[in-house]
Amino acid sequence: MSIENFSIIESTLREGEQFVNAFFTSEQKVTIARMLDDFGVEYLELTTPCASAQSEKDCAAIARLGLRLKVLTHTRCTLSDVRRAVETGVQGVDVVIGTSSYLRNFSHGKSIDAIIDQAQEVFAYLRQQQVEMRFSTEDSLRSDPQDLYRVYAAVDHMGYHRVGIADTVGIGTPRQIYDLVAGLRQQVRADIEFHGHNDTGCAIANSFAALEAGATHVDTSVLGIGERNGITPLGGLVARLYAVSPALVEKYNLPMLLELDRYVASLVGVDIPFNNYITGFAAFTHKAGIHAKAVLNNPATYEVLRPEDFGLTRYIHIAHRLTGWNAIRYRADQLGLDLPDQAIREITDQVKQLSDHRPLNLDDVDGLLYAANHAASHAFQPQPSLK
Ligand code: HCA
Ligand code: CU
Repeated sequence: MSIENFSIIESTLREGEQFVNAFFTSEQKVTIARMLDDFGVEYLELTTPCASAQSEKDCAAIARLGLRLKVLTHTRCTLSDVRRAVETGVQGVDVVIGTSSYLRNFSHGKSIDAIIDQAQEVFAYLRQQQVEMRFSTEDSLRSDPQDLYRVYAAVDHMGYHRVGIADTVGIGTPRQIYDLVAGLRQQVRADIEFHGHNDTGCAIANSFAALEAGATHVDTSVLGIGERNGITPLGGLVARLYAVSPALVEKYNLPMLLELDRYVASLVGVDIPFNNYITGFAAFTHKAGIHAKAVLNNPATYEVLRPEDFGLTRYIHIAHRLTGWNAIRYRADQLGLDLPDQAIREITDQVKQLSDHRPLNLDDVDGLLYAANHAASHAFQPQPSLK
């Protein structure tokens, strides 16, 4: 199935708050909310108002900001929790309850029938409110598929707008997620949301598989922050979708990704990882001579993401033993030095020799280029007597 319409539910202010280093002040939450609104995500998910008095006030304050996106809060599937959620003025409530045997036995202790009854009770209240209603099963991937389908069929029948699949422990594979979502797509009218943890590195691929199978909503957080090592990162999902077709993500303000990643990284006291999608410092650097040559001719040879579309630039690293003479020629051109091929080739050899002994930097290469230029301009100075 081709991906056409999907929405991002940005959960930095809910799942992201569960990241070990996360402590957001009310002002910081508002800043994040506004930035995500400017970026263009369709939904913001906030920590339950039942968590603390401040959480409750922040829900109400963010719901009142008048953002374009829809503000949701996340709660347990109980009447008292959803009442408090609705009273904050949010536009939607995401309820969740565990369906795996782990959670049924070691967390809330309820049977599948009791879970369905609870979903019904909560629904009976929510349907009277002007809010979007989502029902999700925590630890869906380790739940008995029969149980899952029974619960989803029941809540779909009740009239929940959206059902959620949560890979709470990051155990799912893209194929499993695809099959689960595709199966569910046949059974329910409701929209389908996917929430994937990244314990085994599949969060982005799983989210993408969910979309391919017909999911309509995907949860993300900035940098992927969340419980343990987190969930699908916003930038990573965007990169994945962009590589399929830039049109899929043209609705977002892509150059804001760097600012978002930087801001959230600074708040939670981490660096943006070097290998981060789009915003990691190495994301658009090219090194090997063969790569550099081709990228200089046509960047698409080794880039599926155009840095310019994200407000970024590529960098060609030339000061190392893997360099090639095309890259050195490019640098000479950048410096406005008109050196013959022979000189460029000699300098390339010198760079390789030197870098076998110590790490080089761009100044080293520039020094060699300027020296050669100097020598050339003196050596080839025509002598009056030869004229
Ligand atoms: C958690 C809950 C949750 C909920 C996901 C959802 C998960 O364990 O903290 O509401 O769909 O991963 O199951 O984040
Ligand atoms: Cu989660």
